[in-house]
Amino acid sequence: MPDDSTPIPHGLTRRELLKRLGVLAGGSVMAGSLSGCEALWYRQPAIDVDAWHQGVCRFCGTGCGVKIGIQDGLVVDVKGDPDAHNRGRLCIKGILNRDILYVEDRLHHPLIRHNGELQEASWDDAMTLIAERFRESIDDYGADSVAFYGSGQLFTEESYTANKLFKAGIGTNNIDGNPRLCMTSAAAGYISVFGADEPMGCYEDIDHADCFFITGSNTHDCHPIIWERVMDRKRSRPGTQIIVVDPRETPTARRADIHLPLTPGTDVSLYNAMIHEFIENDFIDEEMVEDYLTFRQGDAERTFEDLRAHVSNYRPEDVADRCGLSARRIREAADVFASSGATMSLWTMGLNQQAQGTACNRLVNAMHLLTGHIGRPGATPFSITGQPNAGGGIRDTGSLAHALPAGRVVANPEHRAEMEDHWGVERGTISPERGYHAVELFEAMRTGDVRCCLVMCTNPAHSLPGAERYREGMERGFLVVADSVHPTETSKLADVVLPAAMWTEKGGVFSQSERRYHIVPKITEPPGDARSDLDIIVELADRLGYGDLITAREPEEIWEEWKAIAADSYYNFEGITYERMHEQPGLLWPCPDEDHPGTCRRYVPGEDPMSDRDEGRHDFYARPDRRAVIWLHDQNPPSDPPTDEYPLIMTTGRVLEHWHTATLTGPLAQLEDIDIEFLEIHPQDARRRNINDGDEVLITSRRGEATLHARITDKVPLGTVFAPFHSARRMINRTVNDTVDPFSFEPEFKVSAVDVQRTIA
Ligand SMILES: Nc1nc2c(c(=O)[nH]1)N[C@H]1C(S)=C(S)[C@@H](COP(=O)(O)OP(=O)(O)OC[C@H]3O[C@@H](n4cnc5c(=O)[nH]c(N)nc54)[C@H](O)[C@@H]3O)O[C@H]1N2
Ligand SMILES: Nc1nc2c(c(=O)[nH]1)N[C@H]1C(S)=C(S)[C@@H](COP(=O)(O)OP(=O)(O)OC[C@H]3O[C@@H](n4cnc5c(=O)[nH]c(N)nc54)[C@H](O)[C@@H]3O)O[C@H]1N2
Ligand code: SF4
Ligand SMILES: [Mo]
Repeated sequence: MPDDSTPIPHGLTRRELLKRLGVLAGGSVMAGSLSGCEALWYRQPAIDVDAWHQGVCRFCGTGCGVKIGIQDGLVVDVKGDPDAHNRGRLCIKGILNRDILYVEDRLHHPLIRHNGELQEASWDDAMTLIAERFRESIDDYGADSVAFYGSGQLFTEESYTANKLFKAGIGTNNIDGNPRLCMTSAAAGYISVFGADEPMGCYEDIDHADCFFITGSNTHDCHPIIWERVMDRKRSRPGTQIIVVDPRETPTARRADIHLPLTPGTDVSLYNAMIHEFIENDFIDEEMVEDYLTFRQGDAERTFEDLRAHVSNYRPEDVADRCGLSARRIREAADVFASSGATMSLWTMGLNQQAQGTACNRLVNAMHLLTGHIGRPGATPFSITGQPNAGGGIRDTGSLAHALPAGRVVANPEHRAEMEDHWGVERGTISPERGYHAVELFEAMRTGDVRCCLVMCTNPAHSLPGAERYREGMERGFLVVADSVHPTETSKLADVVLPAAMWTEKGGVFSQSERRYHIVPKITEPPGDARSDLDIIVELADRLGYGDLITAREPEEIWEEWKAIAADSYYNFEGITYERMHEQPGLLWPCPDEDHPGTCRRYVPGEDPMSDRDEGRHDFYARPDRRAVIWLHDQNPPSDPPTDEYPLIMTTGRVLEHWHTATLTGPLAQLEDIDIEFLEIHPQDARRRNINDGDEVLITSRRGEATLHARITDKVPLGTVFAPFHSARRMINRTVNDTVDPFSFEPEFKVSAVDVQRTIA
């Protein structure tokens, strides 16, 4: 730690800044006491502020509304917005929004690599070099030799503009990003079941549910304010049942009525068994089957009777061993799920990050459709979004290698033509070929097929699975990194590093889990020469000669352009203007005009403005036959099978206080005692290996190795170990499974075969 008199950005000493932030005044978060939700109730002492502004937390996909207090041009306080869905609450990260702006490592100037060293440079030199290298590559090796790798933490206007530049300007679909590591299995699930992406429910459903089926989500740690709302429901209606499916006894699982600690990667078996129970025990909603559903397996049409036959191979007794669960518990969970008045499922990475992530998503949706727990208050399948803008910014704008805006795909000639007309480029400009998805992209850099890549607002050298292999690609190609801090694992490998403004230093629209579009205002200045990501994208367009394409250049203008493009689609949000978002904490689309209040439940006639029906329970209008699809899936064998050499299954994830690669939360003094370098291992597995609590252990896999210290606990099942992926020093991702799901191309971060041994001291 630097001492308190070290000058820091904005011309204050650290002591002055800490004082201003109230940290020295006894208001600091007590490190070590943050293991539970007491962090939620922490409030720093009142600080004089010049003005409060309405905004949104920059961390997770809960998307809490905040009030941001400014004094002398600095953010000095952040508190929960009582008028937003979070009801004034924030978790520890919400409060730390204030502090991350002022960490030591904020980057002030562009850097260019000379003779192996990154050296300070002017914007002009940096942008000249980038434009030269991209232009050279496009001219000599074709448009597909360059790429953009973005983030669900960029503003919508930024992702939308980058997508337009690369697909309609440069002419390559090599634009992907970290949502591929996160949400694409959920998107592929929704699209293949309902015909369109994004959940049909909303947070209000939490207040009406009688049963929560939480699977592959450590909601307590990763979406703490959603969790608090679940707890509100449980407190006000104690009979509310919470089922948690998670291999580990997480803080979420500890508070469940039924915890199913399944073996990682066996969800397909479990859900098939639950569907088997629904059928056996007459929990099937026959009207749903008759009027609202169709059945498929691969390319073939199926019937309800086929489903019955299919799941007869998945009786609870048949799957119990494989899942590591008792048949009785599976039956109990199925019974509680189906017999409740209204069941709401919540899920995140435990489902999405599997080699069968899309199948898992389809099956959870199927469980709701078959039992009729859908489209009523409290009854809904609801995938929670990870990042603050993976939904609106990336999924809705189609900023992925296979996609185009508002549900279109590059493979569809009509969709390409529509977008070429919208963007005012010649027919035939948009490539029909899918671009490289995340993992492929960095492999293509390794093989030299992609020669230049702009990485923006993400840290793939740390966050990719099997990272060592892909770091090689980043070293090999011409890598440009736009980041707010330096060094990161990725900026260390870059040829050019660009200092990026963040959060209130720029401004734009985020969208969270419940389809809410809401705005972060620009109310502070970035440090040094840092610029917004939007400015960087626009300048790159100008320098590459695509300036004419980028007609809208300011966030609000871009929002208007994007809104007009989406207006003729299911993503209609014509009624959501900057003005409305400044006045209220966001609106849920569909929202077709400025008098529309926003939509809580989609696909419900009378409630969803996109439906032209006024009767019936549902209208799955995004499907040609207006029926949702039940997919039949079998459990596949493991993609990274355990063997004598790699006998344990490792799963990875997060802790409450830290954010991903910890570039933002790692430097914070308030969090310095929070351990992110541990491996949870079962006492018997530890004993067998002579491992004592706290020992350094070596984790080896088919992809690489890393060390952590052992935390011996029976919160993980025998044979399963868990590590958070936050630590750059330890880089557990060197060992993690990089197999991808065949539909969503999302990697299997949650299931890797490993061995663990005590390191020789
Ligand atoms: N504190 C904090 N909060 C965050 C983030 C953060 O970095 N820190 N990141 C945000 C982002 S981008 C995301 S995507 C979300 C992630 O939010 P979550 O998905 O809730 O978080 P994870 O810890 O990755 O994984 C969730 C759980 O999946 C379980 N799991 C592992 N394997 C399986 C399996 O095979 N089946 C099932 N059913 N469960 C399994 C793990 O044990 C783990 O507890 O969090 C968001 N919120
Ligand atoms: N083992 C394992 N690995 C995982 C996962 C897992 O569960 N297990 N989860 C995966 C998931 S779900 C996700 S979402 C990814 C996340 O992985 P990453 O996106 O790589 O992680 P972050 O740390 O969020 O990276 C964001 C970067 O942007 C910078 N930054 C912040 N704000 C701005 C800004 O406004 N502009 C710019 N230009 N830069 C900014 C930050 O300093 C940081 O370096 O990790 C994936 N990796
Ligand atoms: S729950 Fe998520 S959005 Fe809300 S304050 Fe915490 S990190 Fe921010
Ligand atoms: Mo994520």
